[in-house]
Amino acid sequence: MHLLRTLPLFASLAASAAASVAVKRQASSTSSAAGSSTTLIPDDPDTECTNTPSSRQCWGNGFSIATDFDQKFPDTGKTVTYTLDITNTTLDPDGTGDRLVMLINNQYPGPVIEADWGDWLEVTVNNHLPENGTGIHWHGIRQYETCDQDGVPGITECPIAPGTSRTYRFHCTQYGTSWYHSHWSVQYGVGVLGPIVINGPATDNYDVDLGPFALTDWYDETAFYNNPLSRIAPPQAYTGLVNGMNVSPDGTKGKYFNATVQSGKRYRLRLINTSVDSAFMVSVDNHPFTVITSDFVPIIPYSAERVFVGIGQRLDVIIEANQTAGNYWFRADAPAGACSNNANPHGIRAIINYSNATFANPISTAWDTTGDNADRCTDESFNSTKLEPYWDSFVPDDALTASPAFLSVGAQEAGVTSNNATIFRWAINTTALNVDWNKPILEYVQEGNTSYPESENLINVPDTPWTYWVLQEISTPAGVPLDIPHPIHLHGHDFYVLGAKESSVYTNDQASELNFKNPPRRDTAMLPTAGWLVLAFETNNPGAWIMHCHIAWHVADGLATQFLETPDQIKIDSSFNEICSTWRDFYPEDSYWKKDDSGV
Ligand SMILES: *[C@@H]1O[C@H](CO)[C@@H](O)[C@H](O)[C@H]1NC(C)=O
Ligand SMILES: *[C@@H]1O[C@H](CO)[C@@H](O)[C@H](O)[C@H]1NC(C)=O
Ligand SMILES: *[C@@H]1O[C@H](CO)[C@@H](O)[C@H](O)[C@H]1NC(C)=O
Ligand SMILES: *[C@@H]1O[C@H](CO)[C@@H](O)[C@H](O)[C@H]1NC(C)=O
Ligand SMILES: *[C@@H]1O[C@H](CO)[C@@H](O)[C@H](O)[C@H]1NC(C)=O
Ligand SMILES: *[C@@H]1O[C@H](CO)[C@@H](O)[C@H](O)[C@H]1NC(C)=O
Ligand SMILES: *[C@@H]1O[C@H](CO)[C@@H](O)[C@H](O)[C@H]1NC(C)=O
Ligand SMILES: *[C@@H]1O[C@H](CO)[C@@H](O)[C@H](O)[C@H]1NC(C)=O
Ligand SMILES: *[C@@H]1O[C@H](CO)[C@@H](O)[C@H](O)[C@H]1NC(C)=O
Ligand SMILES: *[C@@H]1O[C@H](CO)[C@@H](O)[C@H](O)[C@H]1NC(C)=O
Ligand SMILES: *[C@@H]1O[C@H](CO)[C@@H](O)[C@H](O)[C@H]1NC(C)=O
Ligand SMILES: [Cu+2]
Repeated sequence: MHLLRTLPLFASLAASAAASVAVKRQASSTSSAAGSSTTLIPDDPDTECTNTPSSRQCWGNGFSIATDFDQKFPDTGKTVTYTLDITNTTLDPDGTGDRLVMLINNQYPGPVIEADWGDWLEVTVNNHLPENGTGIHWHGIRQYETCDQDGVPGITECPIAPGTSRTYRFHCTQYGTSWYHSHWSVQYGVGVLGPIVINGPATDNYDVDLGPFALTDWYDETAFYNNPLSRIAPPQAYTGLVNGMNVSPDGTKGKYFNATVQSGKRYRLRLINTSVDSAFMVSVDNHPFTVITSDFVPIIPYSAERVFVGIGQRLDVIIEANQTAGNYWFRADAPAGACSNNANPHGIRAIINYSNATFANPISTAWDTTGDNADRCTDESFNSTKLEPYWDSFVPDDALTASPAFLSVGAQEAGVTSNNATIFRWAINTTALNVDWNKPILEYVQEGNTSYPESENLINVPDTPWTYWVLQEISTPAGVPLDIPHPIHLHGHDFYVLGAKESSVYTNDQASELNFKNPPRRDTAMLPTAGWLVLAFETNNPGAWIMHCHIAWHVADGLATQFLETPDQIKIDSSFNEICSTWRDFYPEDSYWKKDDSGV
C-alpha cells in the first residue's frame, strides 16, 4: 500500500521539488555558507559528490541532502554495537554533594551512540538495578518496520526486569542529532539517558563537529521522590547542567564544560534538551548561530543570536570562530515564566575556548535582548520564517477542513487517594494514560484482541494517507493554575506543525490560517499556553506510537495517548514473548507504587 500510493506521486513531485528547492538553496547558501558557493546536490548517483567540510550537502552512493528520507535511505549493511549497563549509584556533578542517580556505564550523560546514515544499531541494555525495571527509547528514531524496538514499557514491550538484558536492533533511516532515554516512568530524570549522533549530509558547511551539548535541569531530590502525582506543581530545579557539568550556583565548586575552537574555523554544535521540566534559551556570546536542523529534519539555514530548545527538542547550529581569540560563554538560560522553574536561571553555562588564548573564565557579555523575545516560551517555529524543511513534503490541505480530530489536553481529575494525598492527573481527550507493564499493546496486536482497556487511551489511526490532529488546551479545575505550555512528542513519525496559537480556541474557521506550504517538521513541538497546536502526519509506519508531553512528570501523570496504525502490518520479533514472561515472573500483579503512575 505504501509503495502503490507514494511511488507515482513521488516521481512527479521529485522533479518540481528539486527545481524549487534549488532556488531556495541558492538564496540561503550565499548568505550563510562560509566563503564557498554551494548548489543543490541532486539525489542522483551520476552526479554524486563527497561529503567534505565544504560540501556537507553531499553524502554518496546516490544519497544527499536532497533525498526524501521517508521514501529512500541507505542500507550500509553495517551494524554498530553498544552495551549500556544501568546501575543504581550516586553522582555529584557540581560539587554540592551526592545525589541518588541511575547511570549508564557509570557516566552522565551516558555514552554518545554514533552511527552513519543507513547503518543498523544494535544496543544491549543490561539492567543492574536492584528493584526497577527499565526500557530504552530512541527518541525521534522512526523505527520503520521495527515498532517493537521503540522501547516503551506497556506499549511496545514488557520492561526489562532487574538482573536481565535485552538487545535492541534498528535501522538508522534518518540522520542528525537525538538522544536515548529510559521510558520507564520518570527514570530518565535520575540519569538514564545519553546522546545519539547519526552522521549524514547537512544544509550548511562546517569544519569540525563539536558534538552534543546535552542540556538538563538538575534537582536536589530524585525525580521519583519529586513525582507530583501527590502534588500540584513540579518542584524547582536548583540548577542545570551542560553535558553533565556546571559550577555550583555559588560559583565555588564544580567545573564548566569547555570546548576548544581554532580561529577561522566553523563548528557544528548539537543542542539537545534532555530536561525533565525546563526549556532553554541557548546562545554563545559574540557568535551568532546558523541553525541547520530541527530534530531529525534538515532545514533551510537561518541565523539567530539565540534559539529556544524545548524538552526533547534538538537544534543543530554552526558557529564561526571569527572573533578576537579568547574565552566566550555558552549560555543555556532557563526562561522566565511557565517554561522552566530554575533557581539558577542564568548560571547554566559552558565555555568556548579559542586554542591560541589563555584559558580563563570568560568576561564576554550576552547578546542584547532588546526586541528579541529572549524570554519567550515558544518554539523556534513561532516565527514562520524559521524551521523550513529542506525537503518539502507537500502536506495536502484538502482533508483537514473535512475531518480534523480534536484532542483536548487538560486535567482529568483532582481528587484524593486512599491515604488522603491530593492526586492529580493530566489527560488527552479526557483520559489519563495508564499502561499495563504486564500486557503491552503489541501483545493485544499479536493476539488480535481489540478490547483495549480505556486506560490505554488508544486511538485507531484512520485509514487515510494523511491524518490531522487539533490539540486544544482546555480549562482546568477551578483555582488550579494549569494553563502552561507542553512539549508534545510523537513516536514513529515526524509531524508537520500546521499552526499553533496561544490563548485561543480552535474553530474550523482557523483552517484558512494554517500553513501547508512546507511547514515546520519535527518530532516535538510546543502546545502553547491555553491555546492549540495543529499537527499532521502521514500514515506510513505501522505500529503503536505514543504521543505525550515530554515533561517527565506530566507523562507520568497520564498526559499521553497512543496511535495504533495499520495493526495488521506490525512486525513483532520472536523475542517479544520471552521478555514478557521474564518480566511477569519478576513483577507480581499490583505491587509497588505504579498504580497511579502512567508507567511511561
Ligand atoms: C538505589 O539505592 C538506594 C540507596 O541504596 C535504595 O534506597 C534504592 O532502593 C535503590 N533503587 C533501586 C531502583 O534499586
Ligand atoms: C524504582 O526506584 C525508585 C527509586 O529507588 C523507587 O522509589 C521506586 O519505588 C521503584 N519503582 C518500582 C516500581 O520498583
Ligand atoms: C576542558 O575540557 C577538557 C576535556 O573535557 C578537560 O580535560 C579540561 O580539564 C577542561 N579544562 C578546564 C579548565 O575545565
Ligand atoms: C589567534 O590566531 C588567529 C588566527 O591565526 C590570529 O588572528 C590571532 O591574532 C591569534 N590570537 C592570539 C592572541 O594569538
Ligand atoms: C527544555 O525544555 C523545557 C520545556 O520545554 C524548558 O522548560 C527548558 O528550559 C528547556 N531547556 C533547554 C536547555 O532548552
Ligand atoms: C563572523 O561570522 C558570523 C557568521 O557566523 C558573521 O555574521 C559575522 O559577520 C562574522 N564576523 C566577522 C568579524 O567576520
Ligand atoms: C584552550 O586552548 C588551549 C590551546 O589549545 C588548550 O591548551 C587549553 O587546554 C584549552 N583550554 C581548555 C579549558 O580546554
Ligand atoms: C521572524 O524572523 C525574521 C528573520 O529573522 C525577523 O525579521 C522577524 O522580525 C521575526 N518575526 C518575529 C515576529 O519575531
Ligand atoms: C475521544 O474520546 C471519545 C470518548 O472516549 C471517543 O469517542 C473519541 O473517538 C475520542 N477521539 C478521538 C479523536 O479518538
Ligand atoms: C483521611 O482524612 C479523613 C478526614 O480528615 C480522616 O478521617 C482519615 O483518617 C484520613 N485517612 C488517612 C489514611 O490519613
Ligand atoms: C482481550 O484483552 C482483555 C483485556 O486484557 C481481556 O480481558 C480479554 O480476555 C482478552 N480477550 C481475548 C479474546 O484474549
Ligand atoms: Cu506537559
